[in-house]
Amino acid sequence: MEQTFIMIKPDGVQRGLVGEIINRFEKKGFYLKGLKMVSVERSFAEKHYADLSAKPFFAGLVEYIISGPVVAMVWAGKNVVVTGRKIIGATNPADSAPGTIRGDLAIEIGRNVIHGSDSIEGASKEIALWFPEGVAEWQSNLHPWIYE
Ligand code: YYY
Ligand code: MG
Repeated sequence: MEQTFIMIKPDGVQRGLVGEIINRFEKKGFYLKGLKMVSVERSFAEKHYADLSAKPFFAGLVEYIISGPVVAMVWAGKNVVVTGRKIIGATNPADSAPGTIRGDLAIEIGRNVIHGSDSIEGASKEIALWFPEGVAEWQSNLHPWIYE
């Protein structure tokens, strides 16, 4: 089943949004496969955002990600990469629709609460980076009630 990497950023942790965010993915019907709270080193944050290293906001972005613990997760389900991005909303919370995580819970692009992989290829790279130990193998007994 398709998997994606989701991370609750330090502002989401500090603001007590962890449960709210997990709830949205769980209630949708996605399966939680990996979960840990970690504080990452600068070099790790730079690796995670390596594709953005030339951007003017890169240094601030790295400072933000290392400013406190994050909650790293792997979620699984049909189309979870694309649907996960829809649940999260647009990069800038000012453009995120109400009903999305960023649309409901954030104001500023540099404090947008959550990260989600933007492609299946990106997801597998990010899952390998954040969960080199692997993720849980389990099947929900609710599967036939969620999938036809
Ligand atoms: O995937 P997503 O998080 O929606 O956006 P990216 O384009 O990958 O940028 C990663 C991260 O960088 C974004 O969540 C906030 C920050 N950022 C920024 O601070 N200013 C920008 N103009 C663009 C992105
Ligand atoms: Mg991105």
